[in-house]
Amino acid sequence: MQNVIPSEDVDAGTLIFREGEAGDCAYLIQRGRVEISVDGDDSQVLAILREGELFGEMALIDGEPRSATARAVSECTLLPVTQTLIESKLKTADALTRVLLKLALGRLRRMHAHHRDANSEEGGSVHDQTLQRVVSELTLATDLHKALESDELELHFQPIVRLADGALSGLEVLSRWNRAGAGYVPPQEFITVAEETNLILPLGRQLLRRACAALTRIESQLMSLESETAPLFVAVNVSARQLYADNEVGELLDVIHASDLPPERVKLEITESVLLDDPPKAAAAMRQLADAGVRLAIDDFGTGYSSLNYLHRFPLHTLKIDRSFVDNLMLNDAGQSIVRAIVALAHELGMQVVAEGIEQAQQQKWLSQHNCEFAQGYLISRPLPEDDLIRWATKRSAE
Ligand code: G
Ligand code: G
Ligand code: MN
Repeated sequence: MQNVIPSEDVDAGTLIFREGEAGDCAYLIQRGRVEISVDGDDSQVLAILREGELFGEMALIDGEPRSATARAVSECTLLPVTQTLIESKLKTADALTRVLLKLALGRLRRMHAHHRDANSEEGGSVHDQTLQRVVSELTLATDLHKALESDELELHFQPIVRLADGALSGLEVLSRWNRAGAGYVPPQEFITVAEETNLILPLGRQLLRRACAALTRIESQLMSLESETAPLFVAVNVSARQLYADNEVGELLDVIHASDLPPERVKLEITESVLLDDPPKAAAAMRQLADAGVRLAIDDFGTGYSSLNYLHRFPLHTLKIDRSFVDNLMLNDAGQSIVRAIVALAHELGMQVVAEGIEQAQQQKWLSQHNCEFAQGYLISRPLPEDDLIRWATKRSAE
């Protein structure tokens, strides 16, 4: 069998591939005509393809045997498109797109089968795990939509304290989804789905509104505690979609202005990698927030591709050192050198520093001695529901 083909010319009549074979290549016709046909009792020509058309891609997409035979009708120049290329393109496509592609392809294959054999059975489906994953993502999205209207989304608050004197300075809001019948869904999971479905926009606004209201309530409760009088800030995580969506920054500012908090008491945490997607656009969005008085923090600092080149262009108030650096702090000298350098860099650029993920007293002491202003972590407190947070603060002020 002459299962050609180089990227060169083939003569008229050349068999390029035959129905039923395994496929390893698709082809773009640069010159000439190619006939696509199916065998069987009544062999049929499905199509005559010409310059600029692509064929042989189906087997590469779904890994099934060739669904038809391809033959050069005239002298042709063919450009091979390799399986590796197609696979790498598919890998970066999102799951739903891949499923849609495979479903459509499955239907096309069954149509071909009907051409060949009118009695052919229905069969073939997207039987891999991708479909299951997409279905579970879609139901997650539907449920999340409902959760927005009910009270399934809970806010937890993790204290951020000033290292100099241990005073409670702010609270980071972390959302928890108590999904009906399914227990807690981790934020990494539902935030991703919310981003993919754009639910992150209404969700983000709701969380911000509730976070501002909660801070006002919490403060009025803490007012009675002598040692906790300074105004607190509330830190809310914001995702890329929120920052980049048209008019969304305006929406977020409306939420803040409608709350009882001055904008200076609201801090939006933005993950480092988000800023590098589109630095000029991120900078414009951040400028709009900063001009309104809102504080901005760069979150998980050191985990993305830190472009130090861009850092000074963003109106950042706070740098949050990722907890992986805090983890390594007591392990070796290098760990300490890196944190010292990050703190110096932040201060040089006029930012305050929050160290995240503090779990040991030793780490806290070291950070305090090395000019880090704020600390957050399990050593101080886990993220807590509102009631527990009030209890935590009350107990602490009594000590
Ligand atoms: O607390 P936990 O480990 O479950 O949180 C995981 C991550 O989810 C956090 O790092 C945080 O960035 C993200 N996250 C939690 N709550 C929110 C939220 O309300 N909005 C956004 N965009 N991200 C959140
Ligand atoms: O990405 P972001 O910095 O917003 O993530 C905060 C996350 O870190 C939350 O999921 C929170 O539960 C978690 N976290 C907070 N303090 C600690 C800590 O001391 N140790 C660990 N392992 N995780 C922490
Ligand atoms: Mn954060």
